[in-house]
Amino acid sequence: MSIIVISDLHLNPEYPEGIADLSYLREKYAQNCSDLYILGDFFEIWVGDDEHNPFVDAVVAELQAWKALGIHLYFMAGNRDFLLGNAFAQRVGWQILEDPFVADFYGLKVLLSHGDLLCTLDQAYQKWRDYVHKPWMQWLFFRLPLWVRLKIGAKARQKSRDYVHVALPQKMDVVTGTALDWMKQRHTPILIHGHTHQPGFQVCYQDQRAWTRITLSDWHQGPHALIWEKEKYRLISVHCHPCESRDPEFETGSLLSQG
Ligand SMILES: [Mn+2]
Repeated sequence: MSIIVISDLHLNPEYPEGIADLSYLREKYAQNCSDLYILGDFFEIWVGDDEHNPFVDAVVAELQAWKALGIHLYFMAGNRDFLLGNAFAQRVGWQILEDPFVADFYGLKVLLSHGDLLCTLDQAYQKWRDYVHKPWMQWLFFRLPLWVRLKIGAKARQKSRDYVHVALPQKMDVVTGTALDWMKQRHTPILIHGHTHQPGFQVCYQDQRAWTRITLSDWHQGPHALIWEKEKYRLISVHCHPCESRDPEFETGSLLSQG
């Protein structure tokens, strides 16, 4: 059996490769999969569950194909799709998770997060995040007609792109100390997150044990999935048109060393 974890697909109508790669992941790796965890920014932008178009229908159909295999679907919101709600959740049958969330991966407690909450040096962003997560703020936003919300969403998307170019990359990264504190407070030796788009593993030895941070990729830069089996995990490339030079399994970790 396996658990698959993905994030930051940034699906949008101008990026049909995203859905194709998700289908490829399902066809090639989901046969023995019990759970699929999506750790945010699944959509490039989401302004309300009342948006219906052929692109959204195609995403729903793909998720239903995962469901049809008997796979449990879990969704945690990112900074692009935090307005995704219960109506869409019901449509695709996924369970919405709080950020952070402690999951049980075959007896091991694993901490899941989108990752933006860990970028604690970026105070301007954290302030904005607090503001847009306020229930009254969202209540007001949803009172606007869909076309107005789509316009605001497009603007926010552009602003976020500009901001990435202005803000220092270091300031926007996950703060290692914060990540360690989170893991220690919750007694979870492993943290999995997305958001920073720098796939890989980082192991830190402290208090006589290993603390591992697994970062998932941005699918626009190269789609990866974490395949978690009982005693090992690997970050695989899930391009449906792989380049000849690409190593499909570029990193593997063993859980036996976690203690
Ligand atoms: Mn993000």
